[in-house]
Amino acid sequence: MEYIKNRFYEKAMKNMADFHKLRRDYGDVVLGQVTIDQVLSGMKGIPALLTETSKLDANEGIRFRGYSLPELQQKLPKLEEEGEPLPEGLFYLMMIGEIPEKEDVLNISKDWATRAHVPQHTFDVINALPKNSRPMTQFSAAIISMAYDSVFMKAYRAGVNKKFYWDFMYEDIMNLIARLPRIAAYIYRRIYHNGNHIEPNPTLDWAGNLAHMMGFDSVEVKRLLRLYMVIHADHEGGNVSAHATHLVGSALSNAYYSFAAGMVGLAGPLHGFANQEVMDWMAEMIQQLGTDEPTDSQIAAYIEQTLIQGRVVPGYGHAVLRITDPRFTVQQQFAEKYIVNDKLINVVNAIYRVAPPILEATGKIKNPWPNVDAFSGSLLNHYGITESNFYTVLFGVSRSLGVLSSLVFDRVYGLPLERPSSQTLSWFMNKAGIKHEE
Ligand code: HAX
Repeated sequence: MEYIKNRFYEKAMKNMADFHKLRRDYGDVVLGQVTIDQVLSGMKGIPALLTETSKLDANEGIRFRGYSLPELQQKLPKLEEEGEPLPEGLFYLMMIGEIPEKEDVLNISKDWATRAHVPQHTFDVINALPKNSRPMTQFSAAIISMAYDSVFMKAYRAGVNKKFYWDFMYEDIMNLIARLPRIAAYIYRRIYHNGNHIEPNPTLDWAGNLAHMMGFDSVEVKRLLRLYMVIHADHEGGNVSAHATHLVGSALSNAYYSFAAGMVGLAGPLHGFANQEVMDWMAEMIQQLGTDEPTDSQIAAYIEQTLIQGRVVPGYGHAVLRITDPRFTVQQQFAEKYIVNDKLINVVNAIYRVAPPILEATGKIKNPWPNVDAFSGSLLNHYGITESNFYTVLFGVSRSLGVLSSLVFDRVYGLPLERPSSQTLSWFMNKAGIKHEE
């Protein structure tokens, strides 16, 4: 499987030469101005990060190395003609920048299967936590516990030359990605199936094996999880999970520390935990209204009530997007293709009809359209994965593909310690030409 690493190296070295030229000869090129609003609104729109794996356009959505999601559904290798692409192919694309052949993808599946052994102490760490501690707590603790095995950390401490860091980081991220389905499934079976665990099947693909170890061996669930793992994999570099992984990695922290930081960020309700919040919010609505087939006007009243309570409508809005998230649309199309009349999915579609004009009418919500989290839970729920407080773990398994690929690029480019400057309120007031009363 070394040839995939070699291909990556060949491509990445060309980029590295350009990176060094840019830094050396063009470092003083001005990129734009930064306004007070940009800083105070969470650094929105400031071009501050270098990320190769994907790019998010506000009016078009995500593109992975130039390819939109529908294009990827066409072009990336699948196991069966009618199925969804394998996430292994997306990983290859993000790393190497080219659509892989089916053989490349199958080789990645095999490579990950050989690396998937989870050390016993990681299971011990999970088992030491209360069974009812949040799945994301168990997931993050499990990830950190494996730092012990970091080949990058060992190489660093042995004094390896920094130009080889990427190689050790590559080994770490491949090991980590390979182990995540086992860890996620272990947590799932521990919490919801009395610790009745299912051994991995190394002949399966990465997402198919996850479905299998969770206890779902149907074609349908495997197909859904392959789609799920592709659409959640990356969303350029500035989102909380990607940025946190990158930031911690910039201190030369190993992949396990860096990714655990990203996962703790993903666990926040404005980010990946929104997929559970959507389910809770809909369940609350159904309970309050006393019907699982609410009318549009009942839904509208419930949304208004949520806004009056000073809460967010989960699954709606986005820091960058200004359209319906294509990840929402792809899931909606999946439901239209494979699912006949699911009451919860009908509610999701009704909310989509009703919510945008109400959110827009507030005048302050910049994007009234649904994001990926508005749909994902109802699909999982349809196929029997009903435990919504586990959903963010599934998001996290997928997100590893993008943020950990980026970590290898960070080490190829030798990106330095990240250290933006911070200022006091007085400083900003002074810049605005007004006085701050102490
Ligand atoms: N419901 C109610 N109010 C909302 C809202 C929503 N869905 N989306 C934005 N707003 C509010 C903000 O809270 C903010 O209010 P204040 O000025 O009172 O603070 C105002 O509208 C302006 O916010 P914005 O500029 O439109 O949005 P931000 O870039 O600040 O935040 C969020 C983007 C995604 C965090 C936001 O839209 C939100 O909270 N949405 C609901 C939670 C959610 O679905 N999160 C998942 C996002 C996708 C993702 O990362 N998935 O993992």
